[in-house]
Amino acid sequence: MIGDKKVLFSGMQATGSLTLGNYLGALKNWVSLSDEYECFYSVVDLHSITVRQDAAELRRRARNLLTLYIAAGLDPEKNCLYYQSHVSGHAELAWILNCFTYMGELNRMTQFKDKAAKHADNINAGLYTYPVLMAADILLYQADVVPVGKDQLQHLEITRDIAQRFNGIYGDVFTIPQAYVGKVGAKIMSLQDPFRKMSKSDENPNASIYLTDDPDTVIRKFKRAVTDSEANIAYREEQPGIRNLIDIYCACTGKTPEETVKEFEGKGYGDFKMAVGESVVDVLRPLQERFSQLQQDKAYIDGVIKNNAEKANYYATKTLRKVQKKVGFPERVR
Ligand code: ATP
Ligand code: LTN
Repeated sequence: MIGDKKVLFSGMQATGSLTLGNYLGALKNWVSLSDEYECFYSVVDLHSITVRQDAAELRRRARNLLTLYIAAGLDPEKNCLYYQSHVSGHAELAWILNCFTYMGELNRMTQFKDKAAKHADNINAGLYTYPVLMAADILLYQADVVPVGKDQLQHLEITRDIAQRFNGIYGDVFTIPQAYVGKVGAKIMSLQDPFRKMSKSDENPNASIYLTDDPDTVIRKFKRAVTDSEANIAYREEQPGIRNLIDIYCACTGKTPEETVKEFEGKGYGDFKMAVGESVVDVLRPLQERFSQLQQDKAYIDGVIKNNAEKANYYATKTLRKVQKKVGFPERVR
């Protein structure tokens, strides 16, 4: 607890341009939860270097991501928006937690298996211990709740296991966090292959809607979206492409799948795709406008970065000192 509020932590990597999946599955929920909780939203740049990055590009993307957090509606006066690399406690706690995590547990992580297959020439130790760093992020702020898309649930489970193991040895040091997965948009699928999640690192640009896509591009990508030959707008597993489009439409308009199916009864796929595209354009427009305004205001963004890193450091250090003492590191001499 901070004051009378429960604590929320989440983060995103600055690897690639954000997609509609990232927005509907994560960022949108972050905004809706931000009044209720004391929130920490990090740009997790330490995680980003588990795959090879161009330094200048990573720096540019990280800043854009932080700016996008604000553009999406997170008030930096109320929410702590900061770079993970500006708070050294993340790496320090990760090291300690590495010593409380079993290789057997890490071997089971599906994201590691996926990424190792994708980057077979660079299967580094950081990629392997990625979930431990993620656990450190969360536990450092004693977070109660962690909003993520479905793909991150396994990492939340290991975080809870590590925290419980540590608490079992040293007493109640860490709050045990809960995952929060939104009801709509928790897993937006690729527009080109509805069996795969929409991902910012997809090689095919038509598979993902990027938050920076202009209206024409958005409409064009929806027109090309892979569906089926049933010619029937129904919300069912046998029609994953159409189902995904219904999910997107619902997440953007607030309608339910039932209402949507009714609305488009007797209509063709072409009309429906157009309507989905337009609903997405309506969601993206204000976000893009605010983003380009904010980008111009360098001094403002710099101020946010500085103030929030100080705030994050304050809370992180509190937990870190407690943990260091518990494991037996000597007290600092003042
Ligand atoms: P990458 O493709 O580089 O692995 P990613 O697109 O999966 O990246 P992350 O940075 O790993 O994005 O995820 C940021 C947040 O967005 C996480 O909470 C994740 O669960 C959520 N998310 C990512 N993709 C989707 C999706 N297709 N649908 C819903 N939520 C998603
Ligand atoms: N692993 C997450 C990003 C991430 C995160 C976190 C999310 C790093 N640390 C802490 C929630 C809480 C991802 O790839 N989406």
